[in-house]
Amino acid sequence: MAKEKILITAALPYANGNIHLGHLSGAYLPADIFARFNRLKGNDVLFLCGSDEHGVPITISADKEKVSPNVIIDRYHESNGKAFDKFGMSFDIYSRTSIDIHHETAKEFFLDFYSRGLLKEKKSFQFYDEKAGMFLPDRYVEGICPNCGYEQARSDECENCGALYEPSELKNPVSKVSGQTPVLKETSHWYFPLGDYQERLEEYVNGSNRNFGWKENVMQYCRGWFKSGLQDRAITRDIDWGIKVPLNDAEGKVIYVWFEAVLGYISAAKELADKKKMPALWRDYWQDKNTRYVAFIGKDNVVFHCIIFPAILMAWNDGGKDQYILPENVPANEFLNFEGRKFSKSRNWGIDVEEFLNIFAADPLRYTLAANLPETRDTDFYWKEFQARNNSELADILGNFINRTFTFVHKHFNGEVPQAAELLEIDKQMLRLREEFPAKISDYFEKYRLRDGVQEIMNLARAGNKYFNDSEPWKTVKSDKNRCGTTLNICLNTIYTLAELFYPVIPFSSEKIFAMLNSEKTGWDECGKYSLPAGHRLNRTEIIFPKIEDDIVDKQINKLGIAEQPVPEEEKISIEDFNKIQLKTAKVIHAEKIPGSDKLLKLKVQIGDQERQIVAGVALAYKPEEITGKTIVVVANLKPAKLMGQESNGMLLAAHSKAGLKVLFLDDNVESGAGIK
Ligand code: B3M
Ligand code: ZN
Repeated sequence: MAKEKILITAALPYANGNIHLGHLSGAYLPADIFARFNRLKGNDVLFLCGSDEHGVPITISADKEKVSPNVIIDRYHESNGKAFDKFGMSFDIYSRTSIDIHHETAKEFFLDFYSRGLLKEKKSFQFYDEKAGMFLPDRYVEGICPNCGYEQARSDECENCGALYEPSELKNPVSKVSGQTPVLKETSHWYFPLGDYQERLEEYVNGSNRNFGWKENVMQYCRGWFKSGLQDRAITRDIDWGIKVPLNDAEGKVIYVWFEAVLGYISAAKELADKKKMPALWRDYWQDKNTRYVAFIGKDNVVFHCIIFPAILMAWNDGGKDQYILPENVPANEFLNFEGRKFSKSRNWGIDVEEFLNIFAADPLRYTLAANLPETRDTDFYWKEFQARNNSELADILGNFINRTFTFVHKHFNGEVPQAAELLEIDKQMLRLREEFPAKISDYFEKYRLRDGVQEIMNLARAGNKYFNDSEPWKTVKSDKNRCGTTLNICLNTIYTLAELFYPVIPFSSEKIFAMLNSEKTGWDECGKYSLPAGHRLNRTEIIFPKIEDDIVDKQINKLGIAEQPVPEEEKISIEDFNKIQLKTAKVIHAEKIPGSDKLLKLKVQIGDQERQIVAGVALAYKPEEITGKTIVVVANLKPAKLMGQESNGMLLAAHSKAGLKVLFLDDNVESGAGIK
């Protein structure tokens, strides 16, 4: 088969925090498996990643710590780079968007569009903090959602109900910088005419895929965007951290982080080319229409990679200069949750990659995540599953097959590959299977069904164990040494194939297996056919997959949800603050489900001689009859809000325990309306 040129990118993580297992499952591990697989296929792979170092996420982290954004990006660029390394990510370069090369690339695109008259300058009103003297990006303003009453809504979007609105509609806006009420002030920005590309983008998304079509989840997101109609998008922002807008009248404005971050993939290739002293090398990939470009991302980045980035590249290409290729596929994954919940740093729910790899080897993690990738739906990481995948699959199936085979050969055949003699049907079957596997797994991997592919590879190890058992070499070693030698020869060669097939998934262990076999990779297409010659010397056996004991994972499970860090100074409140909250006992006199919501219960409660309605998100944990008649604790002086169209007048207290949500119930002999201090 003709060799192909493949450009692979993995989303550039923000350099404002440590990557966690969810990130690995979403984009990085699939990208790495795909890159390693294609290299084994003999394809010419360029695999790029790097840190995303601009934008509001970075400045928020810097403000919190009261340091400059540079401190933040340097810290996390380094720690994430190291974590990726330990995890076995085989990037050709781990670049960063703060480098000059990238600033130049972004400005080049911006100026090209500007000079061709593509960008529209428009005025709009944005929140401005007069005390801090700055415009406030979305995430710096909080207020009450005009739609649902949620109190921590952003300036133009509510996280609670999903409503989009104009900043002027937000109620009681507060600046997170100074705590003051911001004013609306006119500003002007440059807009990219995304709407003008809608037709071509639809055509591209629906038909560009020359391989196997885009994943259904990705197509659905795109269709949703097309349906609501693409709009002009502002590609500049009023903040002072980022790539300065390269125009004279643009003081204090930077290029919007998402516009430039996607161009970071191009800059990364340029940086690598410079490092290799082959300055034009990047063009061989980005500007050769024979290159296949695959962009790995998580689902929250779909619109930027499937719609905005392609539109930017189309716009550039329309200018008639050197032409860029567009992604052939964007196999975005859904999310990985952790033990049934979202990862949360503040609730200490989850684990950083670095921390994980200080305790466990990378391969058991890679295998566990790979066998459970959120390719079609969200999946979960469970500690017990991790232990089981290691102990019952890697150790008991693959490890056991390798171990018993090697031990046997060292003991009875002097550590050399035995001669295969006459083949019986059982041997031929095993050999056929071994030969069929590489093409079968290729097929999965090329369709981005990595999870199925990985699970299938383990089936070859299962078949190997069965073949070993059925062939009973412990008997034939006494009765028919040729027969026994044939069995072991085939087992060793099956292990050889397994080492290669598993290499994209568990590279560190595969290398160990190759070392034990005293052999090298043969290339994917050969690995089911090539055989070790009889008489070939093997190296010493080692245990490749040690078992993981209960106490080690139990320790991790017990740590979950227990905040280790002391409460930061700025989160502490005074006794006066606390006294503002009126906690009262209340008796639930009626409870019912709210049609259309599986989470909410509508409660009628008695607080002293007052009756009130409270809407509480406890329906997944309690049936109405389990809460009726109970005495609970409520915040009595909360401002009323509407949830699912129902007025809620107060809030009940509940613990978010590991066993799920637990409402605080009091003894029935406590009367309602009592104050709590
Ligand atoms: N940094 C978002 C994220 O980390 C963003 C991806 C950029 S890819 C060009 O999820
Ligand atoms: Zn809302």
